[in-house]
Amino acid sequence: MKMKLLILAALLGLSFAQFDPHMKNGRTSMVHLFEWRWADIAAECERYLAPNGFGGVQISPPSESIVVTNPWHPWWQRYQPISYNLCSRSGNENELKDMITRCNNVGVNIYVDAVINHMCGSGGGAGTHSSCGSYFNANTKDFPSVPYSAWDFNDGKCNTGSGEIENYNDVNQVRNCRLVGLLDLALEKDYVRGKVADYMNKLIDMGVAGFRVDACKHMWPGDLSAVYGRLNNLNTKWFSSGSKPFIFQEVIDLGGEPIKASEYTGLGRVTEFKYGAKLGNVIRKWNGEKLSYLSNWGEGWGMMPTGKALAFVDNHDNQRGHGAGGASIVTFWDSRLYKMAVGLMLAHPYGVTRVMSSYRWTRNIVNGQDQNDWIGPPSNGDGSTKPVTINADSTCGNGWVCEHRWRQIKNMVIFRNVVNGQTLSNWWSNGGNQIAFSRGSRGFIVINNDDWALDATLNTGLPGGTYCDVISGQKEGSKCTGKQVQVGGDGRAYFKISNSEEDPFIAIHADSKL
Ligand code: QV4
Ligand code: CA
Repeated sequence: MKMKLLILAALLGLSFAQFDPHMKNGRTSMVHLFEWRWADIAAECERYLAPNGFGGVQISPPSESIVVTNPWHPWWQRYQPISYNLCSRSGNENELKDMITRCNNVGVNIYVDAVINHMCGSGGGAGTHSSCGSYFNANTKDFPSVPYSAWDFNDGKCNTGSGEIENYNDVNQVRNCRLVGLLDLALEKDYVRGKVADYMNKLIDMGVAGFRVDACKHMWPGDLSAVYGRLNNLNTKWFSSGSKPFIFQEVIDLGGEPIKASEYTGLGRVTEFKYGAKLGNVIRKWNGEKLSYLSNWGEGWGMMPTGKALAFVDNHDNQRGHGAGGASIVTFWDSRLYKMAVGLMLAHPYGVTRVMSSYRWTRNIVNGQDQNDWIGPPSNGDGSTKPVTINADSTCGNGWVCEHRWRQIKNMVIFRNVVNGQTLSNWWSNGGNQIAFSRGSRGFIVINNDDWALDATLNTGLPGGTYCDVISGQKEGSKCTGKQVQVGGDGRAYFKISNSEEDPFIAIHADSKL
């Protein structure tokens, strides 16, 4: 009997492993270093991410892409592969390999943005305008560097006149037609599945811990399952034997479409776009939403099970109006609200959390649409991406925003590590926009988003003592650089938070105790 239980446990473990990000040393969050160069990511892993408890990095697509000149080198050219050669605006294969090794060596995992639903746009033309100079011909669907030919695309199966997706209520065209004109790969073909799996396995063997799989709504779950089934286990140089690659699938499901995230949650985690869209409404106090309504945040708000979810406040699409979520999404442009939203996400137990790290661009919003939504990363005249410079105050230069380095966000990444595994307890609210909750007896957060002061004595659930607030400052040596909170032997503490403060929230935890 015992043997049978052991076998069952092993099978269960194996079958759920792709939901596990395999983070090291009690780390719990990843950061999307959008458009960063591999050399800069390697340096950031060693100098900042490992010391501050970040568990991993989502990197931009490393495969060779088209180079678009009109508009000039847009960020989205990297979502138009023309081969699986590992060279892109972020660096070449050696630089990628070096970065993966250096990050793994300090316990920071690498998750690759895998663009496997399509190749470049049908209007991509023919020639060598590609990130490594490989020849391709979008007109004849010829990608000799893979190789893919016209036989490897879906056109025969698409039932729309334009060949593009015209109606998201027709599940067949969403999968078999072109997303914004992108040449749609025939993933039911063994040959195509093999090429995609070879690409992903090469990255796995280099040491990556998993993948953000792009545009999953546009691929049949069965085809994805077949591809995932061909993936190697992770490299045992850095991961325990039998570890399966962590999979989180981009599926935009805000409800209202026939295709649901739940079609994909059996294969791996799924990006929960409802998270940022709804939290944005609550933090902006739109549509009568109130912070106190978050007492059942997570599944209670119609989101997927926490064990299936990749949670985030904004992403590279919806921070510039490209993906789902609309105007409610809060981003670094709304910094005061953004710190509150990200702080809340990191304090709350829901999902595996991803922090966005952006670059600044000159917005030109006309009728609510940013005409400059295409602008690529900070670049030199030749189109090469500028390095990330670090200023004396630990912020980034050269146009990189580095939200992940903002004290309030970095300290809440650490907070999430300290409270990992603890349930949400001691929930309090004023019925309006003032809330507080603990994570077991390890951490406590209190937020004031009302237009008047929060002035209350609350049960923190924490042991008595003096704690440093990690929002207004942090514990350095034996003192607090910001506010201090006195927790009595009964676990209660007095909080007064003015609504006019830059950061109207306080967070304390076991490791910020004097
Ligand atoms: C244009 C026309 C087409 C025409 C085509 C001819 O619109 O009708 O057929 O030219 O070539 C860019 C341009 C787009 C252009 C296309 C080339 O913006 O106008 O089509 O290239 O075909 C990113 C950008 C897109 C960009 C794309 C490819 O957001 O604007 O398109 O990269 O460069 C849905 C999906 C979801 C998707 C989201 C954006 O369900 O999966 O849309 N999100 C992911 C990524 C996103 C990326 C893609 C998918 C595509 O997060 O960044 O799109 O890989 O909701
Ligand atoms: Ca497709």
